[in-house]
Amino acid sequence: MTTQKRIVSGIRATGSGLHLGNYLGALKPWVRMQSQAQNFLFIADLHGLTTPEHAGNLATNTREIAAAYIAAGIDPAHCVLFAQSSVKQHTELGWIFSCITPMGWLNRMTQFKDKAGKHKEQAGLGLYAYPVLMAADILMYKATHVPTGDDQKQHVELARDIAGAFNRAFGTEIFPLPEPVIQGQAARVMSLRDGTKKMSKSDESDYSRINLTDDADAIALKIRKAKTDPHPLPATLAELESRPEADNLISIYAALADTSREAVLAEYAGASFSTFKEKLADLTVAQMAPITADMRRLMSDAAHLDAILSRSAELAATEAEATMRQVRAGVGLWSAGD
Ligand code: AQP
Repeated sequence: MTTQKRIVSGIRATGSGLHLGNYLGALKPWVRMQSQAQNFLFIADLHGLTTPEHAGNLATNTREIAAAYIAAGIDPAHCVLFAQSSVKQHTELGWIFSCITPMGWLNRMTQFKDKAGKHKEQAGLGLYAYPVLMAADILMYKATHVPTGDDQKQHVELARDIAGAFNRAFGTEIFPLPEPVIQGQAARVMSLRDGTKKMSKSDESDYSRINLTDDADAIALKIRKAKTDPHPLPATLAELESRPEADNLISIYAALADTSREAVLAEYAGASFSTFKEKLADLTVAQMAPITADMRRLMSDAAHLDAILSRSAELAATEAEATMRQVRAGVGLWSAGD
């Protein structure tokens, strides 16, 4: 493979499937960018283990997420699409990085604080250390660009810091510093129940998110029930600032319609939420229904998905082993014939 733009990103395999935030914040930008780069897109099943209550059946979840990638428009003939655990080198590099990552860097990670909440002492070491494994996932393939939602920006910046620390510590230039790519109107889709909270797989309320497996009725119902305020839609972005729920629905509309929030406001200024929600539900169903149908079709043929994942795992492992040979030599580990 030649050196050019290299995209690496992933989605955590957990039991509750993917939601509209994953689609708009990650999948849709990946689909848009795929033709301009080499792409390593993985299903982060090892990261799924960091919250055991969500781990569920990781094999099924892995296939479901692979199906979502393909149904959303990722071309498996062009992108390397694999399960993280099938490339053993990720955990090896994760360990090496954990030995050069100061605890102070991890203590700053806001996602650990959010996820561990008040139960920090009971949280697993994996949840605390997962950004280090994520750095290994990214740097293994010498990513130049990492497209993610806004919530993962801090972790990509940590991966940059770890790449720099490794290169300095061992006097190498093995790892390029990857750029986070946070794009679009919906880099942070918020909960439908609380416009100040991120839409998340692990939110207890299913009404907080639109799942990629929801049918048209469920989507329409969730949008109808979405929290809003009593005022009509405003005419300017400035007026949206103190209205997080309105801002969220307008941002979702803009991202689905591939337009700007300003353009949505120009069309709907003064409209009631009931009118706007109906239009938003129609748009969401029109975009999601073909993806959901294609996901179901793909999920019904596990052997086909497994063949794609296996072929990609071999390609990924070849790349990963080439990096690890450099890393092992760089840190001075023994290898026969040195
Ligand atoms: N609400 C969101 N808006 C935009 N992008 C989002 N992403 C996640 N939530 C939103 C992006 O989706 C990709 C995969 O994320 P992930 O599932 O691996 O982990 P996460 O960010 O922790 O997502 P969740 O839904 O909050 O999962 P749980 O509840 O299991 O922790 C990433 O690019 C992420 O930015």
